[in-house]
Amino acid sequence: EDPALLAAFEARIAAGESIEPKDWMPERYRKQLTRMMSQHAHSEIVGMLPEGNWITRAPSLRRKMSLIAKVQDEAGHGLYIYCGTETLGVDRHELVEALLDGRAKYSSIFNYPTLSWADMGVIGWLVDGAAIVNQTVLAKASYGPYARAMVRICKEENFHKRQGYEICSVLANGTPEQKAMVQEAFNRFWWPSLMMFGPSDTDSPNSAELLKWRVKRKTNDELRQRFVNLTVPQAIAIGITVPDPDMAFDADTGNWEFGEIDWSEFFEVLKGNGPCNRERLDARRKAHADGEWVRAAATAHAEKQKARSST
Ligand code: FAQ
Repeated sequence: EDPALLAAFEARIAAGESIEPKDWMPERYRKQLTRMMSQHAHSEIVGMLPEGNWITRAPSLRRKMSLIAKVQDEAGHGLYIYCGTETLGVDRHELVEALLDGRAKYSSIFNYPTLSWADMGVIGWLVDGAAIVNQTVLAKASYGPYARAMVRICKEENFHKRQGYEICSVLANGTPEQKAMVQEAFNRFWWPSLMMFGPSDTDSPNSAELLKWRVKRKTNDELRQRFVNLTVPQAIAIGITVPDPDMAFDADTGNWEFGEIDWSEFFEVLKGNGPCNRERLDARRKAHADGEWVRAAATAHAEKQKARSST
């Protein structure tokens, strides 16, 4: 690669300019963004499955309506981020193939089962809450299409988080059974939510390059700490106990210190051995196969339109 072009590119990033699709960029930058954005898009799509599991069992019409809307929003986010990834010159079909044959990653969090209605509250609160912490920073990423996508997506994630926290606060103020149900759901999702931010900084091979090029603006550990600091007071406010005996407020740093994350669990999930990895991929493969006729029909329709407009 031409060192002069690279220097000019890095100077633009240092000046806070955003890089746009037709601008020159190093191949590594393109590759890193393609990896990260496609994993993000896959996460949104696979992320529909755990909550989709409860649509037919939502406890009221109002709850059902907001859950359907939320799951639909995640589909929109996925499609939007796939479009963003395509601006880097990659074809969406290749990305989807990589997901379906197990080569591509998606967020570890979606490999955990949703066992009770309270999980819908806890996912909105913790999982969307973690996504917001991560994505508000990505909204300042150096790649324009990704940063702009994050601005729009975060607005919707805020609604998701509020509806989740509201479900939790209603349950937490409910009957003893409801209180126990939401506490149990929180206990299951707390540690996996912390894992969403990725490995610790000492173990994060991509961070240095992504920080240098201002795709990431904060490290995995910095964002994880921010999330914990935001979430613990919210848990206290509704009487939920964080399942971490080492959790303690450090008045000097203003941080809620937390215990050691079980990194062996995290890496097992990444290797495909989480509780639902196989189930999630099977569901995506089935949905893709079932949708074959739609893609064929859409292609045939587009070809017909094209033929008509050229005569
Ligand atoms: N799960 O070197 P690093 C949502 C992989 S939010 C699985 O630190 P990086 C909303 C990583 O890819 C969830 N894999 O990597 C929603 C890398 O593997 P590779 C999606 C993980 O990129 C809510 C390796 O470990 N959000 O969907 C995870 O610098 C409710 C080494 O790690 C995004 O994707 C993990 N948790 O930092 C939807 C945000 N963590 O590719 C439905 C954009 C790490 O080298 C319902 N992504 N890995 O083989 C990011 O911010 C970053 O990519 C990180 C990882 C922070 C996830």
